[in-house]
Amino acid sequence: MSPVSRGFRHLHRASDEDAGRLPPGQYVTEGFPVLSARPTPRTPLEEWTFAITQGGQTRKSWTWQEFRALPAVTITADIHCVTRWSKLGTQWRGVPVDTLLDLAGYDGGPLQAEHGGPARLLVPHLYFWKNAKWVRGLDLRQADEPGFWEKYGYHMYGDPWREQRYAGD
Ligand SMILES: Nc1nc2c(c(=O)[nH]1)N[C@H]1C(S)=C(S)[C@@H](COP(=O)(O)O)O[C@H]1N2
Ligand SMILES: [Mo]
Repeated sequence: MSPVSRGFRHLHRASDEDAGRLPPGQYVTEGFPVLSARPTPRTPLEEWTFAITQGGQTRKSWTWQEFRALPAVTITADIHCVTRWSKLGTQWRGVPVDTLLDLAGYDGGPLQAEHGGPARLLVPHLYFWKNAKWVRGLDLRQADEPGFWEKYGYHMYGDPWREQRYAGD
């Protein structure tokens, strides 16, 4: 028997409003086809674990109970199987990979002094010179004023997408 067991009834072309959401050669299905190459594993929840490993060593592992306690997000997405079915607007709830990596202790260390430690400003949408190192406070003002780099002729705003490198750009 084919590993694709069911769910291919009710395939149809996308309605006009869905057409822009459908990649070429795909059909919309209302069902949720099952596509498994092997038998379905049924791990008892008390035995289930999720681990982040590196170089053969476990950096962090969660039981199902611990995993369910992590901050989860809800996402709505269109999914597209290579066998040509697409299912629009599916809802999922789960833990973002970023959250897991943070908890596994990637980065997370103290900021080195050369890089502005113990605290620096982070303004990643502007050129990095706007990301002042060794900050000790914020001074709230009525009007913008040139700082150290801006007095040397660098741009007052500094958007890299608009190439605002120097005053007048
Ligand atoms: N206080 C302070 N902040 C600063 C600078 C500096 O010389 N002094 N250099 C800026 C510039 S030009 C850049 S590119 C980045 C460099 O940050 P990094 O040393 O962590 O790479 O810090 C910015 N923040
Ligand atoms: Mo810089």
